[in-house]
This record gives sequence, structure tokens and C-alpha cells, in this order.
Amino acid sequence: MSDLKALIEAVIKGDVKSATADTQSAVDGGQNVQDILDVGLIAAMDEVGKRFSKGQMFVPQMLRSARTMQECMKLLEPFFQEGTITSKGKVIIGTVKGDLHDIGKNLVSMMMEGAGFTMFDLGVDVSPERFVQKAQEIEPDIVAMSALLSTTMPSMRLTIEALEQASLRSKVKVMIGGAPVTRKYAQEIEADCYAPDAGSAVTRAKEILGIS
Ligand code: B1M
Repeated sequence: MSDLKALIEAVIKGDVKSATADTQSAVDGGQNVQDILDVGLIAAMDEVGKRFSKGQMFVPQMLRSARTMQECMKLLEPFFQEGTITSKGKVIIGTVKGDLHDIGKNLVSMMMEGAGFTMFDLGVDVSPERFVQKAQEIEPDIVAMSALLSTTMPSMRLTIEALEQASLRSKVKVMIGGAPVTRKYAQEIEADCYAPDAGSAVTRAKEILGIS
């Protein structure tokens, strides 16, 4: 694995120009794309989170790093396409109410789309009512929710309750994920599955729909 240090530094600094150039040169140099993502971009965001916790970085810088990562992810997106034509299923995805973090959710959406799912991305700050409304409209196979804040996790439970109230719960599978979310929490709120990362989100989605 070649050195991804420069890329990590550029993402931490929020230097879009250098970071995208480093990503492109890693791709052109034959670096494994999954490594660029995991060992480069995601590791950089982990470091940003640590520095934020220690008071060494603040929200505007965190936002710049996030934008930088998103630009780099665009360069990697074509590599996560499986080239499937038939849809593996319809998935509504969104970051729950009160939560504006979308990088992980976008990554999950990108990987799932690449694996052949038809994605309906509702964006961030998605209320239970909005999830229900979209589910009524498109009759998805999966409702997928992301939360990055422990304070917004309860919205996942509220969304499941709202699906129940709309008589939709038995018709859809619910998948949840995000840094503070755990398997135990998924069991507690009776979600159908929990995925710790974007790669396993694809595997778990296939499992719960009984497809390969
Ligand atoms: Co925020 N933030 N942030 N932030 N932020 C965290 C999450 C935090 C852990 C930082 C910290 O304190 N160390 C902390 C949360 C603490 C907690 O509650 N547990 C935090 C905080 C406190 C806040 C604010 C409250 C700060 C403030 O204003 N005082 C504020 C809240 C705003 C709001 O949402 N209402 C806030 C704001 C922001 C920014 C807007 C500046 C920016 C987000 C920009 C954006 O997303 N467009 C931001 C960022 C960038 C972060 C960190 C640094 C990075 C998050 C990230 O993108 N990681 C983050 C620290 C950290 O996570 N280390 C932090 C990379 C991404 C690929 O990982 O999203 O975890 P992640 O996704 C993973 C998995 O979780 C999983 O797959 C992905 C990887 O494969 N996954 C799923 C995600 N969703 C899934 C769904 C699935 C399955 C898997 O199925 C459906």
C-alpha cells in the first residue's frame, strides 16, 4: 500500500485541490480504491473527529474537511459500480431528523447503488413523516436510516413507530447505521438490521432481502 499521508493531511486541512489531486494520483498509481477510501479518506475524518473532541478543530474546519472528502469520493464513485442493470430492490435512505451529517449516508447510498439497488436519497434532517410519505409513494423494499449524533438516534425509533402507524412496517425492511448506532440498539428498536459500514450495508441489505 503506497503512502496516503499527503491525502490524509489535505483532507484534515480541508484543501480540496490537493486532496482531489492526491486521490486522483493514488487511483492513477494503481492504489486499491477501498484502501484510498478506508486508510485515506475515512481515517482522515476520524482524525478530524478526534481533533474536534479535543478542541483542536472547530465546526467550520470540520465542514471544510467534510466538503473535501465529498469531492474526493466523487472521484472514487465509478469504481463502486457493479454494472448491474436489473434493480436488486428499492431503498429509501436518509439521515434522521435533527442530524446534518451526510458523508457516511452518501457513502452507503453510493455503494448500494453500485451494487444494483435503486436508491431514493431523502438527504439530511429527514422526519419520520417524510420517510413514511416517501414509503407510501414508492413502496420500497428497504428504509435505511443514518444517524451520527447520539441525540438524533431516537428518531430512528420514532420512524419505525410511524411506519407501524401507517401500516407499512410489515411491508418494508428497516436498516440502520451510523457511528453511535449499535447492533444492540437495532434489536432494541426492532430494526431488521444494523450495518457498521457501507460495505456491510450492501451485504446486510442483500441478506435481509434474501438475494445474492
Ligand atoms: Co459532527 N459530530 N457535529 N459534523 N462530525 C461527529 C459525529 C462527532 C462524533 C465529533 C466528535 O465529537 N468527536 C460528534 C457527535 C457526538 C455524538 O453525539 N456521539 C459531532 C458533533 C457533536 C457535531 C455538532 C453537534 C457540533 C456542534 O455544532 N457543536 C454538529 C451537529 C450538527 C447536526 O447534525 N445537527 C456537527 C456538525 C458537523 C459538520 C456539519 C461540521 C460536519 C458534517 C458535514 C457533513 O456530513 N456534510 C461534521 C463532521 C464532518 C463530523 C465528523 C468529524 C466526521 C463524520 C464523517 O463524515 N465521518 C464526526 C467525527 C467522526 O465520526 N469521527 C462528527 C466519515 C464517514 C464516512 O463516517 O458517517 O460514521 P460515518 O459513516 C460510516 C458508518 O457510520 C456507516 O458507514 C460509513 C462508513 O462506511 N454508516 C452507516 C453511516 N450511516 C449508515 C447507515 C447505514 C449503515 C451504515 O444503514 C442505513
